[in-house]
Amino acid sequence: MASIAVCPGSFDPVTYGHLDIIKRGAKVFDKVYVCVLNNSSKNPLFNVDERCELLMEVTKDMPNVVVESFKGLLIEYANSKNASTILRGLRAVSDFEYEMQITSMNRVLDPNVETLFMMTNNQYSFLSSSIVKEVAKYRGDISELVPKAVENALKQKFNR
Ligand code: COD
Repeated sequence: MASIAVCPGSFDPVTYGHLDIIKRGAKVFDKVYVCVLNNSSKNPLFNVDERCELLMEVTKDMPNVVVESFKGLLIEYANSKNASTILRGLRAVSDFEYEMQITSMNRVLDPNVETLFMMTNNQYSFLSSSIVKEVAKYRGDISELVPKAVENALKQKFNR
């Protein structure tokens, strides 16, 4: 049976930190569904279609990665893909509490879907979409933090 994972997130926008987790996940699983979902505590800069387009662009050389969006519960999406695993990245201790909360909730919703964590690559341990947006807004250099397509999209958003 094929191993299928869902790699969920806000991806607002996708960074090299996300991409590293997706790439490594694609080596472990037969198929990885990268899914853009809403995180109700965040106010996104890019709309869902824009976030999906950027993700598609930066994963286009990964044949077993599919990018989609979903409105609703992550666990519903995972079930609709017959995924047995939710793949998440962990950066620092500060991620732990939040991840623990959503993992526990997802386990209550469906105990058959396991959440697996991959530790961040050291070079990306400080990296988040929020930090990238902040630096881009004030015209800092983000070329080491995000792929070129994302850098260009951020420049456009901030009217440069
Ligand atoms: N290195 C490694 N991993 C990273 C890095 C980095 N530099 N940056 C981010 N990541 C990881 C994150 O830890 C996360 O695992 C993933 O990449 C995506 O990150 P974000 O920030 O884009 O995504 P989140 O955390 O906002 O995603 C939250 C969800 C959208 C998945 C969550 O809100 C959700 O499941 N929403 C749907 C509604 C639902 O089902 N709710 C019930 C469960 S609470």
